[in-house]
Amino acid sequence: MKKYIWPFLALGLSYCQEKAAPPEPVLPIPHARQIAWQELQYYGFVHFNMNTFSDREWGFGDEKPEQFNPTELDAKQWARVAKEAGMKGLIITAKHHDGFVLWPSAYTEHSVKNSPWRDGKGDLIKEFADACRAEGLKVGIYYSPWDRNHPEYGKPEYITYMRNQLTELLTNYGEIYEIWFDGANGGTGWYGGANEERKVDKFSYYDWPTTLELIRKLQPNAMLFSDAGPDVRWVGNEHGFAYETTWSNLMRDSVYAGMPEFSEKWATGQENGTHWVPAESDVSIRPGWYYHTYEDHKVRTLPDLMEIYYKSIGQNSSLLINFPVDTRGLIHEKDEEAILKMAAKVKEDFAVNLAKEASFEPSADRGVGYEASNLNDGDFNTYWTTPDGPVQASVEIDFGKAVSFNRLLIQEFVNLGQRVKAFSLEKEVNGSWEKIADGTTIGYKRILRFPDTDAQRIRVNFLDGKGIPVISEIGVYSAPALLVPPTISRTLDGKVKMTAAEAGQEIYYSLDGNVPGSGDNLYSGEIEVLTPLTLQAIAVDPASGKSSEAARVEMDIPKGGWKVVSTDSNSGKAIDEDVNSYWTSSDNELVVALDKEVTLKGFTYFPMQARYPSGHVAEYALSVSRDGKNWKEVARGEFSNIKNSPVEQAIRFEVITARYIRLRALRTTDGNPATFAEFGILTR
Ligand code: FUL
Ligand code: CA
Repeated sequence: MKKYIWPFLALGLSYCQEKAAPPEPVLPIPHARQIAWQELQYYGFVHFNMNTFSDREWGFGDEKPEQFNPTELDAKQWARVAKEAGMKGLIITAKHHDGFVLWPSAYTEHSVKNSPWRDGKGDLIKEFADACRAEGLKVGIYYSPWDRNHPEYGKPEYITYMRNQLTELLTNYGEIYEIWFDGANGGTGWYGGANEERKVDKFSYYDWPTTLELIRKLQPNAMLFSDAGPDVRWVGNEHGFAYETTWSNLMRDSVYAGMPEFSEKWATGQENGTHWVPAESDVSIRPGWYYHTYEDHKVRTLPDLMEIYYKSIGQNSSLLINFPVDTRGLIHEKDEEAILKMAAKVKEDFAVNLAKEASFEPSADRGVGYEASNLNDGDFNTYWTTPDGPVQASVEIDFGKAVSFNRLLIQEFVNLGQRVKAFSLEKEVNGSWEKIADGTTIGYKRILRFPDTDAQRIRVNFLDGKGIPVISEIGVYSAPALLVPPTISRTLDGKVKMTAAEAGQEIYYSLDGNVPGSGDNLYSGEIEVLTPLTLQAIAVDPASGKSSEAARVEMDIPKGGWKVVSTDSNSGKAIDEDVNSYWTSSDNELVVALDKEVTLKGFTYFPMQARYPSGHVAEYALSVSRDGKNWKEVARGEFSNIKNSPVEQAIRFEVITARYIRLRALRTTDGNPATFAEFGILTR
């Protein structure tokens, strides 16, 4: 008899098993276009335009269309590299600050139509869009509001021009997934020959609301990027790093594109932000955004790129990595190699989700449809959550046997709002819980990294939030160790020290400009470098025989006998071989007395490296002297984009004999007194 009751019971149960009501959203929540976009997470930038040929970061606007002349341009190559690297889209600089446009716009002569490329019949936006779509990549457009070429920039007429061009771009090239408006704008330029400085009120000049209305009409699904969104916001730096605490909520009405205090005050998002405007981390694979041969050796290393990955995608941000396409019109071999290495390492780090087969036991669940089994089903749209009430909850994960791991990945079901403010990870050790790691916000994706740890049972605790936790996925991974290049330091008298990241690793180095291998010099203690040369070093794990990427440092003559001519006791920090210390010069110049005459071929300026730096030299004049009295100016120019990309600047000029060198700041980025993190000379 018993036997026959079971089917009825089961029927009754499934009848009762109606899905419980979902939790109320915690506002703000993403728009449908933002939900579709957040899945992309990782896409690429292509900086390729007039600057590629003028070898600049910011063109002045007086360049000639004839200069634009790639020899082997192949947008299919760009799309292939991006696709192989796992990217989901590409964004191209259709027009940068210099005003040159990559399509045959009807509204300007400053375009590819007057260039030698494809005999003036080319349309790079079309080639780009076709190439992307052939690889299944989404198509995005960067358009600089600032235009140093246009005669009417600064006047209302220019806004009409801008809207006409946007209409061309958003009508003729199919679906555009993201439109990138640069916050850098307003300043000196050619402006049709006026050659002057034009300041605009960044808040009102562009009349953004009207432009946005136009864009929404033409491309309703496109995400609009700027410092202030409205759909996706700048992360506030060009390192590719989001923050330990990163909210997708933004006080959107308090910010506008290009506002000076954005990075410091608003870039992290706000817990009580009024609008959903998630962060996007943009970074170039080289120091510059545009291609310069002199940066061929400065392509980011695998450790750098992995750091970027974990600090962007792993900290609730999308990641936009830039390729400075070269003068041939191709992504450089070195850039391709670097990005593919990163893609392979990401794959390796997340190859096996140890939580996939584990059992999950929550402190509570909301009922049918919201069970903890949703946490490892690989589906973002299914989630675990708790009954309304306390925001604290936890989930125990039992692997069935002891496993070793070093990554925790969590995704919040942000479609119902970003909630979690604090969480922790613990492991069970002899019946009690021990903390492994913790974090603040989660958002669309949060990845914690911690040293290898062993456990059979772990527990994720949601400690604080704006509402009950609503969690899509929890993953646990064991990422293989990454060998990082040794760090290299040098004293003022030329003593060089190399240090591997982990004890037990060996260091091999070369002094001849070649990438070292384990047949090279084995480092066993300080070496002395007294003449100009390139030092490269690798770390090798003797157990596996695996080696790191090479660290590479250009060294010139030691600075031992040099002095800064100043009464300020801090002035020596400008030449102390430490880029993290700096000197502020109240009279905006640095005068260095060398210990002897040298044949000088150039100089280097390392800008201040602090998170909120001040006094970066934007325009300089360099003079030299043999006696400290009679001076001769040998170089003058601007350090373009130094504000957003404060990397070492190297300037070369004609050989000259000098004993005294004076670097004068003609202008600093913020008007504050000039700062000097490190000054160096080039004698090679
Ligand atoms: C900055 C620009 O000034 C750079 O040249 C580059 O385009 C970068 C992505 O944005 O603000
Ligand atoms: Ca799920």
